[in-house]
Amino acid sequence: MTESIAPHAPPPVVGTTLEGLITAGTRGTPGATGEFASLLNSVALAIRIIHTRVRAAGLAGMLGYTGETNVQGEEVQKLDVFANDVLCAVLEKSGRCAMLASEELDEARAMSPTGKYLVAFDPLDGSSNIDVNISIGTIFCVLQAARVSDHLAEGFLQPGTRIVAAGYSVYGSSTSLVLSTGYGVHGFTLDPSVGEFFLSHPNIRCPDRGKTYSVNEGNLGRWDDRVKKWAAWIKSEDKARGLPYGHRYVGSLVADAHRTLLKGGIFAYPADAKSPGGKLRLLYEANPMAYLFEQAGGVATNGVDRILDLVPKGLHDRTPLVLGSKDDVAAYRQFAVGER
Ligand code: P6P
Repeated sequence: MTESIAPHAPPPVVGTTLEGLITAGTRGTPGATGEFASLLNSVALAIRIIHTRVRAAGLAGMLGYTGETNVQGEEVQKLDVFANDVLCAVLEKSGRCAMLASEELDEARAMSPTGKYLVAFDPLDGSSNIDVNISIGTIFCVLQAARVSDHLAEGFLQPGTRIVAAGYSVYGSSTSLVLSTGYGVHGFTLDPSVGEFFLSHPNIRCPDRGKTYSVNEGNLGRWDDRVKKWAAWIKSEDKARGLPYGHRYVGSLVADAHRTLLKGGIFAYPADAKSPGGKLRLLYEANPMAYLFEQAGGVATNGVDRILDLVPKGLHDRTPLVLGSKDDVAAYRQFAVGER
């Protein structure tokens, strides 16, 4: 399969702009109307706007809490609110979004009656790291607005296999945007001097095996015994298996997932005694990441089952999440089902 952005689009060339690649995708898709391209360009615009505010957050007095809490019961940081507002406004103006769902909104919000797409997003993932200048990001996925029932919002309650595009940004030492529309995964880097995303990582592939594991070891006492056994195994000495793996954990899903996607290895946020259903959200964190990892040759499960097969029961469902290199996620699964 020629990795690209659409079935008949040319292979991506480093230095191509995001808009150029998306436009090529439209030309490479028989019957395309340009609405999908317009939606993706709108999301990229929102990410560029959020980038400018994140970069100046310290100076713009945007640090610190608003004192409110979101539907997750988490303290809402001012940048969370700003990022959510920007995405809602840009998607509404695009006219391509029928309805959106956000970590920051209790309910799905109707947008354009003629919109063909649903968009779910975490506007600013990792917000607890904002005040200490650690990478944070925006995570999103796009579904077709199939009228599952009279209530469009139920269109979000589709398994992740129905996703037609997903991506995330990392507001780090540079601002990256990683995107897939079902034809491979491509990474773009923002040139802030011109405000344009340029293709820097065409056809990202997740290695079949890595050298690092990423989990919050502080939760060790809360894990079930099978996860504890896996955690002990991955730290044990076994040169033939490349063990012990190095431990890397930022505490920002976009940062830990981005490193794992590019370098391989495993990221895990297992269920634990404090979060028996897992901590991460299925619709706008696990599903987008699972889509991207699978597109890049990686794997994403809840420890046992494929994330993309899970059917959400609500917009803010949580799930355990294990993603990364196929060999490393397979090894985790052997412990999770009691085979090791
Ligand atoms: P913990 C950030 O708050 C987040 O939602 C994800 O970005 C991250 O992977 C996870 O929570 C970190 O959780 O419990 O390790 O701080």
